[in-house]
Amino acid sequence: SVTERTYIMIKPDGVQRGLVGKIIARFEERGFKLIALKLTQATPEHLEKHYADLKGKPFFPGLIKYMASGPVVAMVWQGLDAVKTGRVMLGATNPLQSPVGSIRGDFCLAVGRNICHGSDAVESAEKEIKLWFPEGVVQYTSALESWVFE
Ligand code: DAT
Ligand code: MG
Repeated sequence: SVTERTYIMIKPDGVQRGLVGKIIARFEERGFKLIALKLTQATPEHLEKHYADLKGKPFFPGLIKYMASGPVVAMVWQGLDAVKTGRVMLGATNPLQSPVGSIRGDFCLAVGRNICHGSDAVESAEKEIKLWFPEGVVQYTSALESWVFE
C-alpha cells in the first residue's frame, strides 16, 4: 500500500565512500517519502539485534565488526510497495549478481562490503523501524503525494 514503510540503511562503507547523497537521491527521485533519518554509529549489541536471524553464520562476527566500524545512515522511506521496491532498488545481496542500474550493481563489488541494507518483508521492516527509531518517525504531508499517486 501507499503507506508501506521500509528501513533502509547506508552501511559504513557507503558513508565513507561518499555515497550518501546518491543513495538518498534515488529514493527521493523514485517518489518515496522520507519519514526518518539519522547518522549514528551502532554498537555491536545493537547490530546483533538487527542481524539476529544471521547469528551462527560463519560471516556473522565479521559482519558485526564491519557494521560497527563507522557511522551508518539510518532511514525510513514510505510509499507504494516500499519494502519490495526498496529491495529491487538495492539489488541482490551479492553485488556481482546485482543488475547495473541498482544501487549495489552500480556502486560495489563484494558481498561483505555491499554499502546498503533494506528490509526484506513488511514485518521485518516494522521490527527494524522500532529498533533503529524507538523515538518514532516524523508525520508530515508531502507536497508531491498527489502527483506521485493517483
Ligand atoms: P541482505 O542484506 O541482502 O538482506 P542478508 O540479510 O542475507 O542479505 O545478509 C545480511 C548481510 O550479511 C548482507 O548484506 C551481507 C552479509 N552477508 C550475507 N551473506 C554473506 C556471505 N556469504 N559472506 C559474507 N557476507 C555475507
Ligand atoms: Mg537481510
